Amino acid sequence: MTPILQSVVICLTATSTVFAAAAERKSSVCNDIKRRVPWQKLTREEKLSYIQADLCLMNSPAKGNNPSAVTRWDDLQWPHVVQTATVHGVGAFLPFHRYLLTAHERLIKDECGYTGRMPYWDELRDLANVSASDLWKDDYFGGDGTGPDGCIETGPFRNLTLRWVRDGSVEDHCLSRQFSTPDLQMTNQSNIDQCNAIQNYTDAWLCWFGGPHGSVGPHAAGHAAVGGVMGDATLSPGDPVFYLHHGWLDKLWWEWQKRDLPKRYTDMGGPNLPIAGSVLGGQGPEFTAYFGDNGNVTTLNHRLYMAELYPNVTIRDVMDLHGDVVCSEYE
Ligand SMILES: *[C@@H]1O[C@H](CO)[C@@H](O)[C@H](O)[C@H]1NC(C)=O
Ligand SMILES: *[C@@H]1O[C@H](CO)[C@@H](O)[C@H](O)[C@H]1NC(C)=O
Ligand SMILES: *[C@@H]1O[C@H](CO)[C@@H](O)[C@H](O)[C@H]1NC(C)=O
Ligand SMILES: *[C@@H]1O[C@H](CO)[C@@H](O)[C@H](O)[C@H]1NC(C)=O
Ligand SMILES: *[C@@H]1O[C@H](CO)[C@@H](O)[C@H](O)[C@H]1NC(C)=O
Ligand SMILES: *[C@@H]1O[C@H](CO)[C@@H](O)[C@H](O)[C@H]1NC(C)=O
Ligand SMILES: [Cu+2]
Repeated sequence: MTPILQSVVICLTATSTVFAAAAERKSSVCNDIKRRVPWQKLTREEKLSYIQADLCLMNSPAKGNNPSAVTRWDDLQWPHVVQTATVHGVGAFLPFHRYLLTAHERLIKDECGYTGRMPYWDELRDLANVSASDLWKDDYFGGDGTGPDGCIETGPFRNLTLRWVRDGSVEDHCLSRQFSTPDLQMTNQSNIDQCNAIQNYTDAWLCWFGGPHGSVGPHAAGHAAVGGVMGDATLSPGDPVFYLHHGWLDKLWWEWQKRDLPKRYTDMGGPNLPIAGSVLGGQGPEFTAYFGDNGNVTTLNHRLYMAELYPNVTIRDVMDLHGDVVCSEYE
């Protein structure tokens, strides 16, 4: 066979495989919806193995597309670092973070053998006192920061070395925190009710994100309440508790979606321009076309990019939590 013919045959084979997979996917990919539960509902064994799975990523060598990464944990943090300006303050904020939760879930399950349920932080439980949360026990996420740099000195992550700094270069640093209970109270029931009362995504996303700069409301609450690395818009996924906070936020969005289905499977909007002054720059159509929106409003066609850790998907693919990409439900 000539090389040209060979590649035609390969192409045809590949095409029919794709069609078969697409047809099959409709009925079979998400046939077992995974439960996501509040942290305190995990069994002790699940809690310990969840922590072990994150440690496993922190102790596994990088294989992502940025050569400055040292560990798998650095790889996972990278898509958030490099896209700070394009995944915050925009309509894609919630969908991107929904997919990032799935990326983390796949990594700990596929590469680190985690078989338990995925936890989220039920933040209303801890409104009275952040420090008293079960999360911070010595066997789990460790406690508050101490000393001049606010590094944590307890728990399995006390010796974690983080690498990315804000401009996307590397400089080793510790996992820092600075607990603040008043900040957590920005996620109280009355402001959740306020977000739930909004009737379209174009207006609602900003309610969870919290003001034009993300400074108030449910999203800012968890970040500021933990503080340190978690308080940094770019670097926050360096703290493993990031995934529990964003699980909580994703649950709020999904509960809002469920109030008006099927309409809210397709309700998308919000700006699609990077935050002004971002390192990525660019405010024009040449930039917005990059994500597939072909305009400066976020659409269902918007691509969610995971730095090639996992394939690009579109916002459309993650709108239904029971869909093939996420295939989960919050309890
Ligand atoms: C909050 O919880 C911590 C840890 O349990 C405790 O030391 C502290 O006294 C509590 N603070 C308040 C104001 O109750
Ligand atoms: C920190 O040290 C402990 C004990 O030496 C080890 O089990 C753990 O994996 C280390 N954590 C990280 C993030 O390397
Ligand atoms: C809820 O939080 C907001 C700040 O985001 C605050 O203004 C309001 O008083 C709080 N409400 C209650 C009932 O705590
Ligand atoms: C969203 O709802 C608000 C009222 O809550 C309305 O003013 C606005 O025009 C709506 N936007 C879209 C895109 O439907
Ligand atoms: C994924 O999307 C990004 C952003 O649009 C793009 O730069 C990249 O080339 C895409 N990757 C693949 C494999 O298509
Ligand atoms: C969005 O795009 C439209 C059409 O290209 C343009 O008129 C408008 O000024 C843009 N909005 C912003 C905030 O750049
Ligand atoms: Cu973020």
